[in-house]
Amino acid sequence: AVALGAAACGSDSDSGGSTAGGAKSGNYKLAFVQGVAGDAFYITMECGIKDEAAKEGATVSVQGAQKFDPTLQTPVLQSVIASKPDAILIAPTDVSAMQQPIAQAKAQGIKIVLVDTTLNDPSVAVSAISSDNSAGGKAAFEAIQKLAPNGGKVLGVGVQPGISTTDARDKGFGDAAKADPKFTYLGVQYSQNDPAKAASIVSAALQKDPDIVGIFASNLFSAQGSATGIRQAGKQGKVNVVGFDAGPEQIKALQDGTVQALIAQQPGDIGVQGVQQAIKALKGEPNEANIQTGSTIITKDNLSSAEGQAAAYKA
Ligand code: T6T
Repeated sequence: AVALGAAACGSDSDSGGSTAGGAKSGNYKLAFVQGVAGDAFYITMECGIKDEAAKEGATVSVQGAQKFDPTLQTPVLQSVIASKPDAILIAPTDVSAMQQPIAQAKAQGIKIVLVDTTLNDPSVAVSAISSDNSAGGKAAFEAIQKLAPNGGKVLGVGVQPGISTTDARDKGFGDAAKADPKFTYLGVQYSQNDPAKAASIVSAALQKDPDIVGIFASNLFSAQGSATGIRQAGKQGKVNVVGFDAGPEQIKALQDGTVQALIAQQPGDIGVQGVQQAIKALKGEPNEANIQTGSTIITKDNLSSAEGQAAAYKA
């Protein structure tokens, strides 16, 4: 497990726990368990969490395992439970494997908020906050339709089965591709959140089917690796790549023409709303069980606009 220091959160240098401005909520102790450490998406979410917690006079600890893996996330969660926080914001790494460990946290009287990913039975949480991932996958296919109007073969590069977000994106993309007779859906291959694996998936796929017109990479690391695979095959600009997420690496790939579109989520907003829901639960106020946050499609055309700049992740 990795306990992260303060994330670089744009202009705000302060981390959570500050009581400047007055503690409004009895100094609640919050914990954020990331899907994985060192991921620009969760680091940007951490910024939102810390900003909002500071406003409420709450403290936040942040923990994440080195891999996106429920067998690694479970002990991280268990040590967080032992530290007795009032509420835990968590991105579960598997819809079923994390059900029981999270139920154990709830059994200790800790309020649970699911941020980003969810569980098969999210009722263990007071609130679940995420992007509309299925619509995001469909939007990725629509971007490829525009880029390759004559159709052709399209491939999905996913993460691993059992992650609610990327599964929904892969399905949204695949269903939309199957519904358009101009396109042939080659299915999804899983990178295990490893950019090197994503790169080799793309290299091998392009050798087998050199006429692939589009690739959808359903998260940050699969997009990063897919971009590498495209570069290694010398296919920049020839194969249309749409990636989920908009970290610094993805923005660079968009600028250099390796990637044509990014679906940027709003991780900071997910974090802010996660804290708000946690504090409501702690105060005994009613919660919103499901909250859906927005997304922005970034292309070269709107990258330098205010909208494009605001959508890029902070870390
Ligand atoms: O795409 C995000 C997140 O939404 C997903 O659940 C896992 O991967 C990311 O963290 C990006 O790496």
